[in-house]
Amino acid sequence: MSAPALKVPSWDETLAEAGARRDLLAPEDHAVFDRDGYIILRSALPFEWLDPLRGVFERSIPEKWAFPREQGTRFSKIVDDPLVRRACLLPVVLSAVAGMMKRRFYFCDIQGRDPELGGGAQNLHRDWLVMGAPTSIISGFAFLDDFDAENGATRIQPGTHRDALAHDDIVVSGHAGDILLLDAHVLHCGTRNLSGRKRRSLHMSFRGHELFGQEYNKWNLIATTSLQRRLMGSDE
Ligand SMILES: O=C(O)CCC(=O)C(=O)O
Ligand SMILES: [Fe+2]
Repeated sequence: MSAPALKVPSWDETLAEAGARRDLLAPEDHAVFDRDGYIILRSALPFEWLDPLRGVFERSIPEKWAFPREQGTRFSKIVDDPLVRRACLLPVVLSAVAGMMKRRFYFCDIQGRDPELGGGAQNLHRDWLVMGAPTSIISGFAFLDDFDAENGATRIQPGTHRDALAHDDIVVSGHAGDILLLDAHVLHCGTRNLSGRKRRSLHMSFRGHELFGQEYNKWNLIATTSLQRRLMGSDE
C-alpha cells in the first residue's frame, strides 16, 4: 500500500495556523497603513519578552562584520534566536503585512540596529525601489527601547509609496514594544541619536513571494517548526 500523499497547506491555511486574522487590526488601521504606507502597532510585543529580547540583542553583536556597516551604529546578528523569530511572526504583524501584500509573502531577514550617540543619521531612502506596482517588501521595526526624535527614531514621509511628493515629514515616537511596519516604497531614514539613549530595534523584512530565492537565505533551514518554515518561504 502506498503512503497517503502529504497535503501541503495553502497560504491561507498557513496564515490561519499562524493566528493571522484581518480583524486583529481595526478596519481603520488597515486603511491608515494603506493610505500612509506605515503603521505603528502599539505594545505589540508582550511586555515580558522585552528584557529577554534585549539580552539576545546585546549578546549577538559580532566583533566584526564581513562587510562595511554604518559608522556609529551597533548591529546585532540575531537571526537564529527562537524568541526573536516569534516576535517577528506575531499574529498581529502577519495580519498587517498580509493586508498590505495581498499575496503570498515570506519573512526574509532580521538584524538588530541601535544608533549610538551622534550616529544613526541616514539619507532618506526607499527599501524597495521598483515603483508603479505594489511593494515587494514591507520593513518592520520592533522597538526594544522608547524612541523619539532625541534618540534616533525613524523619519518618514507618509504617502510617498503612492505619490512622489511628500506632503508631510515626521519623526515617529513611541514605547518599547511598539512595532513599526513600513511599505518599503515609503521614503524614510534613521535619524541621528542626539541623546545617546539606546534605541534598539529588530529590523525585519517581509517579502512578496516573487522575490524568493533572490537573496542568499538559508533561514528556512534553521526555523524549527513546519509553520515557521512555511512563513519563511519553504514548502513542506
Ligand atoms: O532604524 C531606522 O529607523 C531606519 C533604518 C533603515 O531605514 C534602514 O537601515 O534601511
Ligand atoms: Fe530603510
